[in-house]
Amino acid sequence: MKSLPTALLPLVFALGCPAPPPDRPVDAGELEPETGPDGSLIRRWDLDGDGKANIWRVFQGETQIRTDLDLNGDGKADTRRHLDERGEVKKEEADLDFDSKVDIVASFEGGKKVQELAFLHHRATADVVRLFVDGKLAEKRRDMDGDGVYDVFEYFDSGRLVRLGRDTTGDGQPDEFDERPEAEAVPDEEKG
Ligand SMILES: [Ca+2]
Ligand SMILES: [Ca+2]
Ligand SMILES: [Ca+2]
Repeated sequence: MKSLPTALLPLVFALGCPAPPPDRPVDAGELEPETGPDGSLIRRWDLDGDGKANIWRVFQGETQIRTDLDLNGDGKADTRRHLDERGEVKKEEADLDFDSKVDIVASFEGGKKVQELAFLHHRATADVVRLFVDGKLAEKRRDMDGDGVYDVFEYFDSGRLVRLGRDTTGDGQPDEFDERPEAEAVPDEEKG
């Protein structure tokens, strides 16, 4: 057999190589994968070309369990989306102001949001709890004084506030109700 020209050898070598294993970078922008402290495989992508990852996909075995996203390009994840065994989101944590503290934790069932916790002051209990029915906001509970006991309860129908409850006894259960709450505006410190 005639020997191949030397210039073609790299090509022949490349064609003869087996396909890269799935845990090696294959996509555009994909960085070297890392191994998490629990042995999980972390695949990473750099979308803006600065060498720092913006997307992380965490795998346990063949199953992806989480997607992390860096939204402001500082190389640190700002949202973490936890996936169930079918690949549907079951929990999402978001750092909205990029101070590395989680501000919102949302839970999902069957792909629909069922609960959202807002940690406005980063206390042990959420300052605001939103409950969803069929993916729509149904109830909002607020801890106005930060003692971990909810004081104001708002009930929604098709996005409209229809009932307002207040806990005046400190047991975390509403005992005074306003059925026409439009006139009574509760200051919403989340705005602005
Ligand atoms: Ca970030
Ligand atoms: Ca934050
Ligand atoms: Ca309270």
